[in-house]
Amino acid sequence: AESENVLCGFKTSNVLNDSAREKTMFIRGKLADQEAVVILEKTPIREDTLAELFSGSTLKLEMKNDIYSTYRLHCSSSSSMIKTTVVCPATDKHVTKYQRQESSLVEETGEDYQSITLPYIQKQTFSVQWVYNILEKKAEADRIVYEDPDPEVGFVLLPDFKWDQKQVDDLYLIAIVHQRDIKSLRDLTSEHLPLLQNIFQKGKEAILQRYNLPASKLRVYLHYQPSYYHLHVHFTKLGYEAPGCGVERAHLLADVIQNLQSDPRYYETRTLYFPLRANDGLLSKFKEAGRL
Ligand code: M7G
Repeated sequence: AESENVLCGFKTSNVLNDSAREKTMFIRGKLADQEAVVILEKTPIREDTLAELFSGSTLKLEMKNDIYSTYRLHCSSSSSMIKTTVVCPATDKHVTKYQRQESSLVEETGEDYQSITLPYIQKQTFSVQWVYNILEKKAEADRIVYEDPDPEVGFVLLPDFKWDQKQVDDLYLIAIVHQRDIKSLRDLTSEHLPLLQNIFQKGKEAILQRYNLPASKLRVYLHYQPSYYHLHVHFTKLGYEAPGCGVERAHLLADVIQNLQSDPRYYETRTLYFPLRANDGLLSKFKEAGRL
């Protein structure tokens, strides 16, 4: 849907991060005097828009040499877009999240979780209001792909906002659980197996139905540490490396289920490894505790 250009008055402060290969730029600035982060991302070229692209655009010759010529193609239509995400008002944590930073791998024992991580995340985390809005149908209700409304094992499956849903090549959905007291992987015990199995089974079925993509083409995983401490599961297309999703944070749901089947307290007691960015407050806590 067309809407007024909210970015008209955007004043750039600085570029937080950019990648020529991923064709993305993360920009910090001000929108009507409020801190804002804007994410620009060129979207893939789709085969079904090629005809439109070749006929409905202007072509400017840049150079010609023998059988080789290069052009600049200016598209008049929607065939090529820049996907734009705006976070406003943005907190310091948002700026930190999108800033290019060195990472360090942290080793978190079950005890470290209790004494360092848990107190930190209880004070300092992103709001999960957007998650509650989805569960209560106050936002994105029309985007829901599948819902199991059961309060114990139920969840909502919908497109992640990283995915524009234009092509299945970069498919990205998230399943958000209805239960509100499961912060992350660390909280999972064998009690949650019915919930996890339900998400795995019904999530895969819903994606097959809607997108004709079989389970063998899916990567289904949780992040630890997550950015948002309300349990959710990522479903992406195998082979698609979503920007900013390193392997170190990913725990395959299939493995999580098996680990809990063999040890009900697996995630309570195991040492978990994850990268933290240099400017992450949790990293300072690990350093202060002499754990790094
Ligand atoms: P995460 O592992 O907690 O954090 O995953 P990450 O962003 O560091 O990977 C949260 C997921 O929720 C990410 O894939 C986000 O792109 C996605 N997400 C975040 N927000 C604020 C929204 C939102 O408002 N709507 C939707 N549909 N997805 C979101």
